[in-house]
Amino acid sequence: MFRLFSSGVDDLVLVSNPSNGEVTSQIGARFDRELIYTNIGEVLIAVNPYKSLPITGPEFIKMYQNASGSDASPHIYALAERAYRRMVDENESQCVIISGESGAGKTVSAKLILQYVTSVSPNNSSGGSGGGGGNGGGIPQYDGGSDDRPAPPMGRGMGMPGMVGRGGLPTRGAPSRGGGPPTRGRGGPPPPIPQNRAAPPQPVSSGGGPPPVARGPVAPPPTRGGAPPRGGGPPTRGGRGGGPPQPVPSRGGYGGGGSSRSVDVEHIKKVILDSNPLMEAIGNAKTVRNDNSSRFGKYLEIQFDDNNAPVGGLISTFLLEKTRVTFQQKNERNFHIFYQLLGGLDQTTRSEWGLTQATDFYYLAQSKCTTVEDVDDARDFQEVKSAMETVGISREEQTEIFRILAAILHVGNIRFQGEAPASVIDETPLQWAASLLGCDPQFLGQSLNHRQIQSGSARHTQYQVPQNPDQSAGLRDALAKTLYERIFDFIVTRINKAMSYSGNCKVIGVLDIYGFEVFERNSFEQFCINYVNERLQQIFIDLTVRGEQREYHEEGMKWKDISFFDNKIVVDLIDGNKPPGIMRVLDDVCKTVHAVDSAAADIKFMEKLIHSIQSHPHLVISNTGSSADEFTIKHYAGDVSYSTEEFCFKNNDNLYASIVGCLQNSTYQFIVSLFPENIQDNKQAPTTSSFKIRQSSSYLVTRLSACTPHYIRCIKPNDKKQPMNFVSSRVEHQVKYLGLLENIKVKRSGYAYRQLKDVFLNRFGKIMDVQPRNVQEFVEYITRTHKDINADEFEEGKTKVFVKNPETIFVMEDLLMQKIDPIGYKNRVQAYKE
Ligand code: AOV
Ligand code: MG
Repeated sequence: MFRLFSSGVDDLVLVSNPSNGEVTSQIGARFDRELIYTNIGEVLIAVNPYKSLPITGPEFIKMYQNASGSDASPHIYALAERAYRRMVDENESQCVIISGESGAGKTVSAKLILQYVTSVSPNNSSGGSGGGGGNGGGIPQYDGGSDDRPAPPMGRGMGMPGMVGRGGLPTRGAPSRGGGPPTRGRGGPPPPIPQNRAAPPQPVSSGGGPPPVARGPVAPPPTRGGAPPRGGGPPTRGGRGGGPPQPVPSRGGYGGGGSSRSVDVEHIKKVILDSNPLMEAIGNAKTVRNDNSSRFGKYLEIQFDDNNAPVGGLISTFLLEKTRVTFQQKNERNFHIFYQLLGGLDQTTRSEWGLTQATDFYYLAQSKCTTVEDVDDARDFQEVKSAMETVGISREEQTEIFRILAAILHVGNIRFQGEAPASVIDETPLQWAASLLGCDPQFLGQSLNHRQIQSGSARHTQYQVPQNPDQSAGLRDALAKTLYERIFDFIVTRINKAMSYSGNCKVIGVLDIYGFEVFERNSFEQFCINYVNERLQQIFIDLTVRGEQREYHEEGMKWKDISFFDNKIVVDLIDGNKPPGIMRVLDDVCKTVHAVDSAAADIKFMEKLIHSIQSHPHLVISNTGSSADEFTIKHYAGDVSYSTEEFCFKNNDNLYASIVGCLQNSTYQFIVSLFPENIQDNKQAPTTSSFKIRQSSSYLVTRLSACTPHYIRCIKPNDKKQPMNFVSSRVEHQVKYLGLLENIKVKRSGYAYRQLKDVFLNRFGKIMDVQPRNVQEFVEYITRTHKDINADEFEEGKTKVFVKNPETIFVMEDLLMQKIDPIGYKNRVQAYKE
């Protein structure tokens, strides 16, 4: 008996002596043959090749679409197929959880999943013109997973160059109808070298001091005092429908229980795919770890109707790293959109808005990095604009958005000097900013060098507190970050609106967050990012290790527990309530110490931290003296030291009344609509960033728990973004902390396959001439007729049958195939031999 399409090592469960080193070398051996995917049971390991391999695209999608799960070689499409098929067959929601450190390949993986799912699903909804409920219009009904369907042959998906046409990953072209949807990996076949547009970059000296003087705006700003003119650009009508920025996470339960209605499925698919470049433009940036690093977490749920067609979608985002708007470490960039805007905007608009080159703007110049290898910002800008069109952001609204982005750049060039209230060093950037924001420059200047504070019991009394240059710069940065965040939320809301669906549905959710990261200097942002990663690791452990063992116990089987590192202890250290975790301590300090003096608050936070949780096995505070400003967390993925500077400030995330007030008086309706709040109303307690991130993580956990999970564990093979370079020590570290060995051990001593007894008998009972009445009858038959199958391969629990070895299932699948489709089977065996 042979298996059609597998080789032993493609599932690490089959490694005879698993150890971290052995697992690493197995993965490495495969990687050297360009086999980047490996399974551990149903968990997919994906190693980033940092080069385009001919293993994706329409032909591959077709192959995996037709393969039955257990026969397909490990591949991301096989996983996507499993998720989709399971949703179809069992009518239940699925989710794909993608984890791995920064640059490991999560975002690329997420895109491949979307590409697969949109490609194999039908193009018409159950209520569509194709014929109610059925599947008309000549679109082949998806029949994946019908139990009786014999497995078609499947060439070894990978490592067979030339077997099918290429469909390399990072294609960036226009959407090709009928073929695979466009993907947009960065880093495939080298796209044209980015042009250095405009004049050669002018080095700007910064070096920690005040922002450099912009050489920028060639034309004088169009306004001096008075009501700002309309900026001269195309007439704008202000935003319809932007509405209040959506709280994140956005919407509650799935569907609203309505009956199905006609949906333009092809359009929904286009929105789902086009939303990627758009979201990446506003939410991704170059970091030292990844040229296209996600600076926000994203959970995209695709909603499917009775016809299993995508009829809607919902994006929930998590904590955008908005400090990036005003600050980047050396060699990192701001969000892509700024460079795209500078590169892609037409000349007339550029000069109307005073836009010159990136190095002229402090928010882009400070990090000494304005371009990314192999990225053409100007070209990407066109893609972003067309994506905006797809999601229904009108030309006028696009102009509004771009104008605000331009304003942010000018805001960054405003500098202050003197005593409080600080005065502006050069009026030019202030005037540009005011003009582009539709504000009075004097009013804008005022709201930056004065802070409005309410006091008194009813908080009726307002004070204008003059600000010194540093404080004014803080307000300036707050203005930029607030504006950016509102645009981000506006766009997410719009994408959701374009995909919104309220009928009954099930979903496939795809989770792509920012990966675990360690920089030379780590701040509040890394603290939050790494916390979310800890939570994800918890979910993984819960469902693959802890959950698995729980099931054996519940089914009353003999089972000896396997020990594993449970990172719950780290999660509790961060978000625990009793005893108080780090976030709780931080929130307490933020509540009591008014963040007027942010530095004092940080000191207080450190004091309290030392006081409340000093002796914890996963927390190290080496300096406990008065100058303590750093703590180290022993994370599941490694130790990270966090500098507490600005922790309180960032956690408080204050919205400044004077700034909001100024923007609410903008002559641009669009800007006014971005700030719907009543800033004078102080009844609502401000929520902290750490509160929000805890809340969204819990929301996420709830959401994911309602779905059947599928896991992709991405691995970064080297730190230099080098193609096909496998650094064993780097990989072994990840193998360790990802808990792959424990995962394998549980799977190995456990059971590769489990199924409800009825379902099992229904399917494999067909191998026998007479349908067996119970599992025992089946086992007796199969062990009698097939000597290579042992009775101890099978174990009956209370409700399910468990089968130890995947090979046994493969053999049974072959037998089944021979029985129900003997001719087809013969042909396939013949074809395979040839
Ligand atoms: P990440 O999402 O895991 O990092 P990405 O998915 O952005 O990482 O991958 C980083 C880069 O690696 C991509 O831009 C590609 O150049 C390359 N890459 C990743 N996967 C593949 C693949 N399957 N084939 C070819 N190249 C690939 V972060 O968002 O920073 O946590 O926050
Ligand atoms: Mg990413």
